[in-house]
Amino acid sequence: MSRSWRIAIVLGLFACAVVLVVFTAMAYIATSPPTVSYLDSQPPGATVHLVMQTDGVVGSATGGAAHPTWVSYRIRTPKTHAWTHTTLVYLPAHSRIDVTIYQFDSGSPLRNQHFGMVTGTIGNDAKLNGKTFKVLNSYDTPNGQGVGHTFTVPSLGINVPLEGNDTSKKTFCTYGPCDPATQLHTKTTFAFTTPGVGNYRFQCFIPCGGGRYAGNGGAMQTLGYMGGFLEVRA
Ligand SMILES: [Cu+2]
Repeated sequence: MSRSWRIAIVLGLFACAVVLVVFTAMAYIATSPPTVSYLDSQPPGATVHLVMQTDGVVGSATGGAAHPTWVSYRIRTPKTHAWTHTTLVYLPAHSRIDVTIYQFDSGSPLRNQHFGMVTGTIGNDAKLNGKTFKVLNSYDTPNGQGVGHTFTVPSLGINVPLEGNDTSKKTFCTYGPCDPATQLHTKTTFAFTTPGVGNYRFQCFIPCGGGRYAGNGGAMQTLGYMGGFLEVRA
């Protein structure tokens, strides 16, 4: 084989490798959900107001969910107030974060009562529809509907249970994004302080991945649905 042939083959293989890398990177970027930024949603040092919702059926109107029938979180984009379909959010480091979660899904008794406890928040408590609580007894919640989802950040010790809703009610939301102004929900508020720069995994700890083994597959394992990251930045 002549020298020029060998050079041509090496260059050809190199070009194939480059194309493969580019396509893989593009496929990854295309499937990764967007990150909603709360970094400049308020003056530096001011309290951040992070707003999220949990839907029994995520729908596809905003963000074009790949699995529109799955259960999911959505994060409200500051300023536009669009309910973005994602679980990735930028938060400023060492800041107080006031969180509001509108929970639209149904609920049930917990398999593990540990997740009925509020931990890791400022005061180790939360408010359910304006009323302070430290524990939700999932067999005896204020609505009698059990717990729908949790907001849990294991590395920060944060756990907040979110009460369920009565599916027989006319205003029960069956397709996201759901509207807190007109549709049945429970409203849970709490506050925590972000640590230093890093990515902190958050996850719902109710096995709510319907139709999957033990409810732990599907939405429970897919970024953008029942788990994501608090991406804390300077
Ligand atoms: Cu869940």
